[in-house]
Amino acid sequence: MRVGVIGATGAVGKELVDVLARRRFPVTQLSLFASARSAGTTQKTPFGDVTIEEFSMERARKLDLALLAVSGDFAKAHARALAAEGVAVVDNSSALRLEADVPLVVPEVNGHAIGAHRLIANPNCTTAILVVALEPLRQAFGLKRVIVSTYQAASGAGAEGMVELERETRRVLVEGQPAQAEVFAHPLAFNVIPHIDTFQANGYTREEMKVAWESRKIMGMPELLISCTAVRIPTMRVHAEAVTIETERPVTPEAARAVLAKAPGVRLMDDVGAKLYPMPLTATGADDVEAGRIRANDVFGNCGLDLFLCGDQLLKGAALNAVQIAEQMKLPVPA
Ligand code: 2RA
Repeated sequence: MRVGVIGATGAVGKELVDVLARRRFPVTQLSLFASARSAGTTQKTPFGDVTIEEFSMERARKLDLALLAVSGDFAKAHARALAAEGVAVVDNSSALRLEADVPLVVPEVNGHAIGAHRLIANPNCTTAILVVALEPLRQAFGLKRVIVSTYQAASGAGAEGMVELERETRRVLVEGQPAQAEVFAHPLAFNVIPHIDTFQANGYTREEMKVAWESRKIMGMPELLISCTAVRIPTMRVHAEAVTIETERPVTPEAARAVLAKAPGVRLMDDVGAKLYPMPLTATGADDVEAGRIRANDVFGNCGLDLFLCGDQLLKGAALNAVQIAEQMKLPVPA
């Protein structure tokens, strides 16, 4: 298949290329698109050296599959037009996620929604990591309420976020100067920041509302009661999430562990005696979302459960999920 990655020089774009290769996606020709600034440069990929091109509809309409890792404005301008040309499109931006005619998909949860659609939205990383673990619990015990607190890595803000965290950590440790902020609202080094994306009229941030809006759509639960506090922490990679749920039917930690041990896309890491629980260090580079610290909470009586998740947000939260979607789309069979 002729596959194009649009936004190929960004953190997610680079992961997309690696995931395509790692999962042996049938790529016959890989095209990499980025801004005019990068056009003409060469990127080393598992498919060989590829010259970056500036995006044009004329070039992109020749693709079989376009993986978009660019801004919402770009997606609004081009995603539907590409799909109308017959190109299968997976869009990583938030622009189209809540549009009624665009499925928002995490394959382990609602892969059936892909059907014959040519344009699929990839969810926010925090949401994708959450619903992979929530859905099997919902199937087993029902789900009434969800309260989530996130611990989100610098790479959620792209490659620039990682660069800023490293530079500012050095500034503090090596130069003895206070950290400064450009990408984040405040210095992230030696700090935590309860502010990701813009504040909404209801006091939540857009990141927090994305978790609510998108989880409801993916799980097909428009009335799901869900509240999120999203916090940026000074790690490079992997989003962690502390999750409290109220189920419809009684739940025990043992029963929840048995469910999550078999759930696709989840790796149970829950043996506190052995100090085994999810952590960014172990979840980095892993496809599965780690789940652990599973315990009963008596806030919700015998229907209460607490757990902790860690997911590589560049993989399950972005590139891996996008390629998994593409694998399930009805694409032309290569000659
Ligand atoms: C973040 N979830 O971590 C966002 C990126 N999509 O900033």
